Amino acid sequence: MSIASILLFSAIAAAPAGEQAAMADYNVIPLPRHIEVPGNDYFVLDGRTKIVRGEGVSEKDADFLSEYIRQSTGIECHVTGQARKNAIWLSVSASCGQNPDGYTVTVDKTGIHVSGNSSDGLFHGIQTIRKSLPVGEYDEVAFPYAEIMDEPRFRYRAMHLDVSRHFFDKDFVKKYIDLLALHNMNFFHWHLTDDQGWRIEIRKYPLLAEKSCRRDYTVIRRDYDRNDGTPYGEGCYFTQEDIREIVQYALDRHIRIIPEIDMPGHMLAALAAYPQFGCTGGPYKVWTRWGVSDQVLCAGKDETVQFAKDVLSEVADLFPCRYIHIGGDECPKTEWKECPDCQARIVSEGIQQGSAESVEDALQGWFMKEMTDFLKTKGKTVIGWDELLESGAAGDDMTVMSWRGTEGGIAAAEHRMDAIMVPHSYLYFDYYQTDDRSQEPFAAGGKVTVEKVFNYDPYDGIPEKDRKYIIGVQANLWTEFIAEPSHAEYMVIPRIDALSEVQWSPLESRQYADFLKRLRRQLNLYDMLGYNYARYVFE
Ligand code: TNX
Repeated sequence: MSIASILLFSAIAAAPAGEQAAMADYNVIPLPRHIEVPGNDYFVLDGRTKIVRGEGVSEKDADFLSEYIRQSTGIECHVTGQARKNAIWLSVSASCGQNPDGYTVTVDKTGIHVSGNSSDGLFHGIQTIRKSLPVGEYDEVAFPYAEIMDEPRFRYRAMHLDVSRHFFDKDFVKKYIDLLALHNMNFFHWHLTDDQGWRIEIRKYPLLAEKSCRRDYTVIRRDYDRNDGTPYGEGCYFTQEDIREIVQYALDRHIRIIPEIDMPGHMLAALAAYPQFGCTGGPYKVWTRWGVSDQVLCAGKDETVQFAKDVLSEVADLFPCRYIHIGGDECPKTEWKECPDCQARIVSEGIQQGSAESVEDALQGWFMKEMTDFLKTKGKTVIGWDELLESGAAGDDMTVMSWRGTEGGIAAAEHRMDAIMVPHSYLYFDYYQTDDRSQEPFAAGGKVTVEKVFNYDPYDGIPEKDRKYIIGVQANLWTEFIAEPSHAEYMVIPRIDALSEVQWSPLESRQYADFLKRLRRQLNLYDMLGYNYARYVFE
């Protein structure tokens, strides 16, 4: 904005007492692809401004915008069917671009026109308007005349949350989803089960909710000789009704939820309730420490395979998203090597080591394929951690999540499999954020600064021809050492801001110093919405 327009605007700002005015700023996070502010004119939004719901625009989306404006500025803008001027016009039209997540904003003397290439695109446009708003109590907000054209760099943009190691309730999950929506993300990866707690009701196996949610105590940090002596997790799970409510809540915010049921490893909590599905028959206990357990589902018993399918079947019914994550990480083969049932399966299925690391790894490949084929009959696409590639069974109908580094993603793309990048050294938000660990709560290790996240490029090391298989990027929040909502928020914000730029904005336009300026402004929104965040980038 020019000095002249600032001067002009300060004339408004100096209006009579009670007439508070402020300026909108389109330099938001993630940064829109193209913003043009041609002159010094602006449209003034006030309590008489209407929100006009065009054809194909849901009532919900229009109401969201009205609510955002009220939250940030105190100005009440009502939704109507039509207006001639002084309005925000919302519309959906595929005419301006191919990318369903894209949108345009035009601000002129009549008002603000937001048009999405789809309802998702419109919602991202609404978020941009929301983030452009000043935060405070105002009577008027001046929007500089502008042309904004925007679309994301990647079609898959997500964050993950582990609710197994520590439980986060429905209210927090919703607040987390709100945070994703604010950052134009379109998927939420929900890690629902693990060795330390099972957190989803499965009707056919009621003990998973009743028993597998509770552990006797929790190890203190990583000191395996000490524990807190306190049972954890009784009643801490999501009923199917809760799940449906949260799925709808996310959909309203244009976010699809990908549930993860991690198998065949990371299943100790389930085995504690149903020991017959393990190789030894137990007894098993919901795990009270962290790490990788040798006790896993038995791949040899038909009842176990059926159990896994039964669980996935209920999960598939609950979550409309086309993706289901079935884990597949960190599954030691210690028991399988000794288990007569597993060995018999290898023989009966004629399983060969092939390109796998061992014949038991190939057995895991068989197990994952069995689940993938089953889920396909329900119209689902499977996502698995990058260990999938070691089992020799990964087909191009599976999507790989590359977490141990970028190699998994590179190899997957080479094999024409879709890949999602989540390399831990850049995108594990359970890691420390600074050099000075004494200033931070105990964390999983590593060091992932905001700047490191910001500078990550998912195409690094991917040859041009394979880039189309890299569908996107996400960050993970594992919660071994995170028990409280405010702590989870501290680990996520502001690294999520950097992540959203990696997901959305073109590489060429991203500059860290400029990002920090925009971040400072975004903090007003976090303060207003009551999110906790790490402040070190400004200290
Ligand atoms: C590895 S990432 C895991 C998780 C842990 C995390 C801790 C992955 C597929 N497995 O089970 O929580 O490290 O940082």
